[in-house]
Amino acid sequence: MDVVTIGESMVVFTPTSNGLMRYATHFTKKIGGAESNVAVGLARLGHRAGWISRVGNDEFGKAILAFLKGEGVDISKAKIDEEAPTGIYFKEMRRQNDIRVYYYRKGSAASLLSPADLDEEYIASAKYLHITGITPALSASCREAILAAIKIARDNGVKIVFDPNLRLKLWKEEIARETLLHIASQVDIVLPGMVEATFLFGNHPPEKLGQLFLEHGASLVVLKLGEKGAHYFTGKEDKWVPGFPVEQVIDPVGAGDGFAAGFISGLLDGLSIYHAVERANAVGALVTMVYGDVDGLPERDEIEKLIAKNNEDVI
Ligand code: KDG
Repeated sequence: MDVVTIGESMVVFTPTSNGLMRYATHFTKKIGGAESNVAVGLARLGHRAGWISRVGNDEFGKAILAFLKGEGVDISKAKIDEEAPTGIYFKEMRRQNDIRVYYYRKGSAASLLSPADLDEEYIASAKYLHITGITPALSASCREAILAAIKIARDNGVKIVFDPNLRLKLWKEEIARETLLHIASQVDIVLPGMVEATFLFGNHPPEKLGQLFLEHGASLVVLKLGEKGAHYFTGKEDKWVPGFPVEQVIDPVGAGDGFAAGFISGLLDGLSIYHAVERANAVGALVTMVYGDVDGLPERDEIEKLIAKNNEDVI
């Protein structure tokens, strides 16, 4: 595997009409989950991505497995739980730029993930382990699983990419801060947004926040700045990489996962950090233009064309 990731995937229901969801009568059904979104993004760009998780032995679990398999994600390490159900979530598009999510995932199959679900050899064989701050928020055993995966990766020289993905609907602020800071101290690469960076280290300008993550233990930090692009920090170098123009944001959910997929893809292809961040910005921008968590994730030719066109326009 090029990349192994661990986390919960859910079936996502979205009303076909905007406004208060209580009045909705028709819904679309799609698949989402930060970590599997990244795996799908990587697979679409031609990389080998594996996903470790649990789903229920139900129609939604089967839908998730079929979808991910169809996308070319390796699901051989995903387990089917005979008791607990697959989690679901609802995405309410209340109005433009006002999207809310409602989770129905407490006690889900994936929330029962534990260190016993980790295949050491599988993780050790990957070039990167991708984790997010969502999985440790799901339960104590999920938290243990993430810490165990980090240990396996570190013991075997697998680089760890961490997206803090703060979800305060899932856990209390203090535990979230303490856990995310601990994980951030154990990983190689951190991909925070401004909200997450500020949540962890307080109100500071981007330069200071990047520095704080480096001092905390990471060797590479890429601070996501939304439509403005991203700013990366290595200790020796720090540069801002401008974002791509987006005419209209249709659905921003999953953009950060697209960013992570684009960035890891760039690293796997041996791009410079600058160009890997440029690819990350491009994938993130494309995701926002399409409705659905993974629907806008591009294939390779699409992303290469977009980057080439953007550079021509700049010249
Ligand atoms: O980053 C997008 C995810 O937030 C979405 O796909 C659902 O995994 C999800 C979550 O926990 O919110």
